[in-house]
Amino acid sequence: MSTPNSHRTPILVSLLLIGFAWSALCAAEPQAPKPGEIRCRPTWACMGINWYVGNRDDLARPASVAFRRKGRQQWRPALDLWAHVYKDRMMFSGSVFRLAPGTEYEFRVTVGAGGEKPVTRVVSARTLDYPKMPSRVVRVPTGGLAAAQEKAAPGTVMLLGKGTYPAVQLTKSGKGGAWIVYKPAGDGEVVIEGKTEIRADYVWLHGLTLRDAKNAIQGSHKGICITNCRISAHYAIHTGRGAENYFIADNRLTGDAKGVFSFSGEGVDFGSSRGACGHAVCYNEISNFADGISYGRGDIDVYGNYIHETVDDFIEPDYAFENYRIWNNRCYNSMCGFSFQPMKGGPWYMFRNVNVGTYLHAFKLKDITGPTVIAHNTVLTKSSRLGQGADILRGWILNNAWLRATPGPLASGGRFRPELNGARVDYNAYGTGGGEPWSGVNYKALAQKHGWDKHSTHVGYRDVFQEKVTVPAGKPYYSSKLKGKVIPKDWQFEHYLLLPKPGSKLIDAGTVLPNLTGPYLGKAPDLGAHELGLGTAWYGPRVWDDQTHLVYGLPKGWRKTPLTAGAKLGDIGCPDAAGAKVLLTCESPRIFALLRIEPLTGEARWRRAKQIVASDQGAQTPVLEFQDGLYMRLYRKGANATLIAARVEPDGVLTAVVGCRQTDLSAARLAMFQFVRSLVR
Ligand SMILES: [Ca+2]
Ligand SMILES: [Ca+2]
Repeated sequence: MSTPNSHRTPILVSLLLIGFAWSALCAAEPQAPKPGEIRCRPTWACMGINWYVGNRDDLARPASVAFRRKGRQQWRPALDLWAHVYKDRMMFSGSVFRLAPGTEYEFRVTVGAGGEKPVTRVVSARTLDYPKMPSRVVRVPTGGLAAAQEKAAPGTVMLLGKGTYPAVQLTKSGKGGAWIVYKPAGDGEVVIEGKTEIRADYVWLHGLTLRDAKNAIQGSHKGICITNCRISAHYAIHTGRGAENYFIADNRLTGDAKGVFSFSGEGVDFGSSRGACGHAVCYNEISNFADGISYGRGDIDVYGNYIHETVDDFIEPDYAFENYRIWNNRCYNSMCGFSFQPMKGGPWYMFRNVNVGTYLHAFKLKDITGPTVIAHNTVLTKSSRLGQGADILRGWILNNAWLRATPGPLASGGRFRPELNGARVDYNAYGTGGGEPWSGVNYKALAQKHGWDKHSTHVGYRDVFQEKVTVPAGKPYYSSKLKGKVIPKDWQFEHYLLLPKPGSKLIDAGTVLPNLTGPYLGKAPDLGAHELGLGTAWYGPRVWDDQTHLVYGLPKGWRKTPLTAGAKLGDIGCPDAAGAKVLLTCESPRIFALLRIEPLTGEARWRRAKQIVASDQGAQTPVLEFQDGLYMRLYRKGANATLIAARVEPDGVLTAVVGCRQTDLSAARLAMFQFVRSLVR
C-alpha cells in the first residue's frame, strides 16, 4: 500500500486517506466507513463493491473493475462502479455478477485520473457458500415444529410427521454452515396454521405449508433459509430491521389480494432500509399480493422469480441504498412494475427481466437519487403513464425491447439530472408507434447532445416476438377510486415469454455489457430479455430432489425416470446411466437429461468442468457461461443434438447431458436450455 505522494492533488489524498481496510462480512455496517475504505458485500452469486471517498470531486473520475478467481492469472472485466452521493455517504459502488458461490475472488478497482496516475486497489472477498442440508437426521413423528425444536441441535435435519400444527416461535439457533432444518418426513403434508416467528439464526424451513391471515413468517435474524415451501398469507415473509443473508428460494407464495387493488400485503418484505441484508430471493412463484418483493437496505439479489397478478408493484426496492439487483424475473399484470419510491443512492440493476402488463407504468419513478442500469429487459404494456420519466435518464438504458401496444411515449415529464455519471441510452427497440420514447423533456435535443439512440430502433409488438401477442381489450388507468375494486380481467395480458422472432429487428442489435450481458449467439446480443437460440432463464420453483440432494427445474412434460430406462434412450444419445444421479425424460418430443457427479477437489474441479465442454467437434454453439463455474455447449452428434453442461460443486463437478433427435431440436430446444439454465445458482 503506497502513501500519497506530495505532488498529488487532494483528490488522490482523499482516495488513499486511510490504509487498506476491508471486510467481507461487513453487511451489518458495524462502524461507519472511512474515506478510502473499500467494503465488499457478498451474496451467493454477486459481490457488491463500495469505495468510500471523502471529497465530492473524487467522484468525477471513472472507476473500473476487473475480477478473477483467486489464484488465476486472467482478469475479466466487470461494469464500472457508479459514483453516488446520498446525504453524508459519498462513494463509488457497483456489482460483479454471475459469480460462483463459496468461491474466493479478487477485485481490481482502478480510479482513473485525467493526467494523473490512476489509483488501483486489489481486494479479495468470498461469495457465500450455497446452503447445504446436514446429513444428520432426527425423526419427530408428532408435535410439529415445537416438538422438533426441543430436540434440535445445529447441523440437524428435523423430519416432521404429517399434520396441522399451530403458530410457533423458533428460538433455537443453528450455526454458520450447520443449519437446523425443519422439513416433512415424507408421510404427508406438514401445515403450520398461524405465524411462524423466527427468533434465531441459521434456521431453515423446507417443504412446509405455512398459512396465516396476517403474516406467515416473521423475524429478523441471520442465515435464514426458506425453500420449497407453500406460503399463503397477507404478508408471506416479513423481516424487520437488520435481517442478514436470507435465502428464499423455490417457494410458492400466494397472497390474499384476490385481484382487488390495494397497497397492503407482500410476498417478501425486507421491512426496513436499516441494518444488514445480503439476501437472495430466487426461483419463487409470487402472486396475488399488493407487491411481490419489497424493501431492504441493499446488496439484495432478486432473480429467477415468476411474479404475476400483483395489484400494486412487481418489485419495489424502495428505500434501498447500494446494489439492489433484479434480473431474470418474469412478471405479469400489476398496477406498476419496478418502483423507485425512493431510492437512496444506488446503483440498482434491472436486467433481463420480462415486465409485461402494467396498467399504469412499468417503472414507478417517484424519487430517484442515483444511477440505475436498465438493460436487456423486455417491457410490454398496453399504454403507459410513466410520469417523472426523465428522472430515470441518469444511468444506463441499453439493449432493451420496451414496447407499448398503442401509440404514445413510454415516459413523460421529469427532470434530466445526469449529475455524477452521465447517462447512456442506446441499443433499444422502442415500441411507441414511431414517436419519441420520452416526451416533455425535449428528448430529441437531449439525444443529439449526448449521442443517444444511434443504434436504437422502432418496432411494433406484432413484428418482433415469436408468440402471436393478443393485447387485452380494456383501457387500463389509475385512480385512487380503484382501491378496493377488482381489477378488470380485460386489462391483463397472457403470460407470454416474448421470445425474439428470428429475422426481427431484435436479433443481433445489442451491444456487449461486460459481466452483465452473458452468453449470446450470432454477431451480437439480441435486444430484450432473451437471446434467440438460448431458450430462457428458469423462472419459478425448481425441484429439490430428496434422494440426490440436487436442485433442478422440471420442464412441462418431463418426469424423473429410473436410471435403468437410460438403456432404451441410447438412440437419442443417452450415455450409460450407471452411477448417474438422476434421469429425466420427456415423451414427446423425446428428450432425456442425465445428471452425474464426479468427485474432485480444488482447482481440478474447474479444469474438469471446462474440459467437459471443450471439444469443438460437432459444436453448434460456443462455450456458454451463464455463471462462473457453469459451462455448457450444444453439439450435433450424428442424428442427435446433445446439450452438455458442467458445474463446479464444492466437492466435485456436476455434469448434465441433455439430448434429443436433431429433427426434434426446434421443438425441444427451449425446454432443454431452460433445464440446464435451472442449474444456475
Ligand atoms: Ca407498493
Ligand atoms: Ca444474437
